[in-house]
Parts: sequence; C-alpha cells; structure tokens
Amino acid sequence: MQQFEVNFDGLVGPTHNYAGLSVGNVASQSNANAVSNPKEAAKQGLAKMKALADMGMKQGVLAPQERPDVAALRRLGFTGSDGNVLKSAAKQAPQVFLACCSASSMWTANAATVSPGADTADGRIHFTPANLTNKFHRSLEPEVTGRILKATFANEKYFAHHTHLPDNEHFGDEGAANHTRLCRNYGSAGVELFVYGRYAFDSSKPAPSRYPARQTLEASQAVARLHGLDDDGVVYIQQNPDVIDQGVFHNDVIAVGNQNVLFFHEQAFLNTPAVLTEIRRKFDDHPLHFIEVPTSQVSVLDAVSTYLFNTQIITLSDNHMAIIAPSECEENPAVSSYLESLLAMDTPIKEVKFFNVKQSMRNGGGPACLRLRVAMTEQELNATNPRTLMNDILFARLNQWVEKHYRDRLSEQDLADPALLDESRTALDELTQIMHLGSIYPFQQSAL
Ligand code: SUG
Repeated sequence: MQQFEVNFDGLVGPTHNYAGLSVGNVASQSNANAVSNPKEAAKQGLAKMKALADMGMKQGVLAPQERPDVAALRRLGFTGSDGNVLKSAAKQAPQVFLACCSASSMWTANAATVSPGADTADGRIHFTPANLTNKFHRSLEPEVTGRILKATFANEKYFAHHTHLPDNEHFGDEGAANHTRLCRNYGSAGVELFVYGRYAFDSSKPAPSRYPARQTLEASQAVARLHGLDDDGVVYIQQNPDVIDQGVFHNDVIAVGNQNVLFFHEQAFLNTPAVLTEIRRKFDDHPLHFIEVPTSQVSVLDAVSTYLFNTQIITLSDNHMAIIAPSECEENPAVSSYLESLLAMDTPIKEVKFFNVKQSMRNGGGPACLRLRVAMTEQELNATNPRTLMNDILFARLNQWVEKHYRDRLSEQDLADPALLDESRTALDELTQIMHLGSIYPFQQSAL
C-alpha cells in the first residue's frame, strides 16, 4: 500500500486585497491599502500547485470562501438589499466591512489541524477546522471551511470531521500552522508537534507582550483529544514569546518539519534542549535530523521578511527532499547563502526551488501558509473527491476560470462595488460545479 503526503492548497478568492487586518503580522500591516491583483495571486498559487504535481507530488485544491461576507454583515445589523448592506457597512463601519471582504481562506495551513489515520485511535483521518478567534476576519472562516473539507473528504469510512473548538480566546486555534508531524514514512505512526503561544488559564506563564499569541495550549490539547492521539505520539511545545513579539505570528513562520527532518530557528521555541530530547524519545530513537539555524547566520528579522521557514519540505524520493521556498529567500543575501550551505550539509534536503507567490507574501502568506498537508494511503486518496486533485485538466480549467472571473486590480473602494459581489458569486457557483462540491456557500443555500 502506497502512502503519500498530499498538499491541499487554497485557491485564492476573487476579493484578494490588502487591508492591514493582522496585528502581529508585519507584512499585512505594512502593505495595508496597497492595490492588489487577485488574478495574478490566483495564478501564482495555481502555478505552484501545478509545479508540485509535475514533480510527482499528489496535489489538491481547496475552494475559497464567499466574500464579501454579506451574512456576517447582516448579523452585525446592516440591512436592505445586498448592495445596500455593502454600501452602508463600507460607509458606517469601514474596518468591519474590510474584515468581511478578506480572501484570507487562501491560507489553508490555517484551515484545520489534520491527523492521519496512522496516528488516530480509530484509524481514520481526523480534521478539526481552526476557529481562528484571534482575528475577526479569520473567525468568519471555520463553518464554511468545515463544509469545504466535508465536500473534499466525503467518506465517513476514512474521514472524521469535527466541529471547530469553542469560539473563544481561551481555545484560540490556528490549525496546521502550529502543528507539524514527524514520521519515518507517511503511513506509519508519527509524532505530532503542537506549538502554542500561551496558556489560557494561567497568566503567570510566559507570554508575548507586544503582539498576540494566537494559539493556546488548551486548544492544542483539545484537538489532540478529539483526534484520539496517543500521549506517546504528541509533544506540546511553547513558542518563544520573544519571536512572537518580532512578528512570528504562527509557528510555521519559524519552523517546519517533514518525515524525520525538523528545520527550525535557534530562537523558535522555549526550552529547546528539553523539547528535542522529548521528540527523540517519542520518535523511539530512530534517526532524526534537527536542522537548527543559528541567529548568527539568519536573524529572526530575515526569517520573518523572507519566510525561510514558511517553506515546504517535500520528499521527492527516498532520502531526497526539496525545499519549496518563496523567491524572497533567493533575493536576501544571508538567507540565500544559508540555503546554499544547507545543501552541502549531510541531511536529506538536496535541492531548493524558488516560487513567486508575492501577492500572498504581501499579506504574510508564504508557500507553506498556502497549503494544508494530509498524509494519506492510496485507499484514502481514492476516497477523496477526485475533482479536487490537481492534474493537467483541472489546471487548465481553473486558469480559464480565473481568467474569466477575476479582476487584475482591486483597491479598497472596489470592495463595496455590488458588481464585485455578483462576479464573485457567479465565479464560486461555477467553481462548485467544476470541483463537484455541492452547495457549500451561504448564497447558494439561501437561494434554495
Ligand atoms: O492570518 N494574513 C494572514 C496570513 C496567514 C499566514 N498563514 C500561516 N502562517 N500559516 C493572517 O495573518 C492579512 C489580511 C489583510 O491584512 O488584508 C492576513 O489575514
């Protein structure tokens, strides 16, 4: 039985824009109000997906969400026709309005936490959508995320879907961005690393002071319980509060793992030696590669601006891994020279491939933010909605779809244009047919 790691990338939605919504995310803050190009953003994402598929990887696509989120605006008291809701919200509460327009569901590393069947008590793949409570614009995502995941992994024999955790800061959960899994091969039981930024119920414990810690230990523990994980297969790690205060808002901005490789910055965690000892013990002392990047070679600032750790480490064949990095890493002298030295080390990482995902990077979303990893057996892959799996046909079809429906320029004023809402709904309606997703969007349900 073959086993794979399948990357499910988020398709960038038609309202991709820069609204400066994420305090603690340096790129989002510094590009607030810049003009975006949704068409280019979607095509950059599709090009990365296709390139990975062409490398022999299994690659999936997750549909975007409906934005502007008219239902959320109505819940907040805006009334009248949909056009009226947009117009009055944009005028009376511009910040609320912008939050309801974000295409942030593209960063599917935040869609859910996923545990493969090899790790769970009932042998199924478990999905818990992230509640994303820390940012209002992101807290709008989990319900529809759950529907998209159910339409993509629609077979109860193989897939278990949980409801997102209670919508409260105590259980702030950011999904796979704070979770990575080490294993010998994708089909055997692994060690799941849950990284949290603070304790929900104990304010005497270390926590950042400048920027928010989005994930709590208690949320991570709840997800591990829901997924039926064995304590011997789980390690909880506290993120270093100092790096959160320097713009590391998710662990995947400072660390990434794949199979028996953990690639991380010297300052990523609290109590690093104890963490590494626990991982080694739980990995049953099988060979592990801890690649720790020293501050003297790459500063936290450079890690945040280039997203060196928001890379995908993928396995192309036995003992041959590649790093999928954003082009910002190639452009930064310290980071590109580090990457050169990494290839000369005795690790399974043998090559680096650079990708231009700048439209997403400007909002703080690198290659790894754009993907949700699902380790699967062949049977589980066969039970997955085939219309969500990347191939030449889907790639051509989605590019045509983007070309037909997306704008190449979007500024803040454009978001209140009722024509944009119509265009987006028409596009998403067509997408649900292309990808055989059923009626997952609120506008499709109220039209029933
Ligand atoms: O949650 N940016 C996202 C970026 C998420 C990156 N994901 C991972 N690291 N896995 C966020 O901060 C910015 C939207 C804006 O400002 O318009 C935003 O939501």
